[in-house]
Amino acid sequence: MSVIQSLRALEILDSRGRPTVQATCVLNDGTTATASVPSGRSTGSAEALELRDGDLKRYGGLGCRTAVGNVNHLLAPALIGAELPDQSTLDYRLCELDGTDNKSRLGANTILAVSLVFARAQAKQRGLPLYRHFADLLGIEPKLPGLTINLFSGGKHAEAQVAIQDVLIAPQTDSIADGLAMMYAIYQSAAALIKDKYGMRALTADEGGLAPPAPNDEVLLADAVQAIERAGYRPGEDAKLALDVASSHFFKDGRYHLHGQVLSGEEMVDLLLDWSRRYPLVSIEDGLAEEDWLHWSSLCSRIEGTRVLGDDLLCTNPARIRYAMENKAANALLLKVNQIGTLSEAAEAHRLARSAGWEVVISARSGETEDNWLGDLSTGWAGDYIKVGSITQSERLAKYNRLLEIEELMNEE
Ligand code: 2PG
Ligand code: MG
Repeated sequence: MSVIQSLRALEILDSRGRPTVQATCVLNDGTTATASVPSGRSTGSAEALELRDGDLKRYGGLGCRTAVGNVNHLLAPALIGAELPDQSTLDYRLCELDGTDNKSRLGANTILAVSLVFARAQAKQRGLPLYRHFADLLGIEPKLPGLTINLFSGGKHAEAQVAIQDVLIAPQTDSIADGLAMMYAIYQSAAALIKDKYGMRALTADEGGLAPPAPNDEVLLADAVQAIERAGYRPGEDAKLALDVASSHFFKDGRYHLHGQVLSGEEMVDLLLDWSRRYPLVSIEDGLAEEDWLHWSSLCSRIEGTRVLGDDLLCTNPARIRYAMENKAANALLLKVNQIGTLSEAAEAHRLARSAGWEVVISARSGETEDNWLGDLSTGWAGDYIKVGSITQSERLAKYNRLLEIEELMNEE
């Protein structure tokens, strides 16, 4: 049984210099924990609401003082002293206190900060590493995830120099340590390729991915394959690719607008099928726009060997996942806890996805903090892959470094 003795929040800054929420809680046996929440840029419309102050004179309206006030003045008085046997009791109470479908009263950022900090405090109270505690929340065995690491970026994360948002490398190694070492070589090789081919130094995007001035999306895929080869690896065997097309963000008036081309839904499906045949893709995320259900189903029924991964489509939302299952619109879930707002609801999304035999990819956001809980979550919830961005920025490396620690811990067990 846990009882919260004190609960406080603080406005801190994320990796883009934007405010976000950090919470600290003390349990009545003195256990103390702190956790902070990430924030997206290319968000899905069905995401739970991220509460911002809206005061344009401060951080362009993005301040989180209202969210912080909600923790300190609304949630703390309601939760302090209450008996909280487990995570779901707390999360249910948080949803009840908010009382809306999309966390629009208190804010998903407010609520998630409390949900997460409680999990970390309970893990400490139980004397367990956080990944073990997360695994217990689902009643499964922890397993280290595979890596998908951002190599190239476009879309909203890189001023849309090409339409697709991310080309990621999926190292086919047996360990996190070997995967990261391979990624370093491929990243260096890609930076050198950009210099040779475009005469440019390597500019980076929100998540540390390289943002070369490729003339179109397809060239970015070809460049990624070349970077793997130039690093001395075999594309498709040593390293595969993953794509986040994030196509909701270039879908207008029922059509897909990529590098001067305007494609219908069916033409977009054909393009994605063509890419999946010609490149070693483990998954295509958000290949179609978030409400283009018909073409999601068409892609899913025609594609072979490449997972159809839903991010903006599903928003870690159990109702949308159920609908996608009924319509066979996807076969993999991108899980981001701040899209839904509590760990327990994200756990339900995970259970649902697994019940349909889907893959689960545990993902960071473009705005991250130094907090490393995602390393634990991706292991505790046995993600098929983790998606955290590149290997060059400390808010990303906090998670990779945590995975290295967990790998060591698990090897010792
Ligand atoms: C995505 C994420 C992470 P954002 O689209 O998958 O790369 O981006 O956090 O901006 O939504
Ligand atoms: Mg995405």
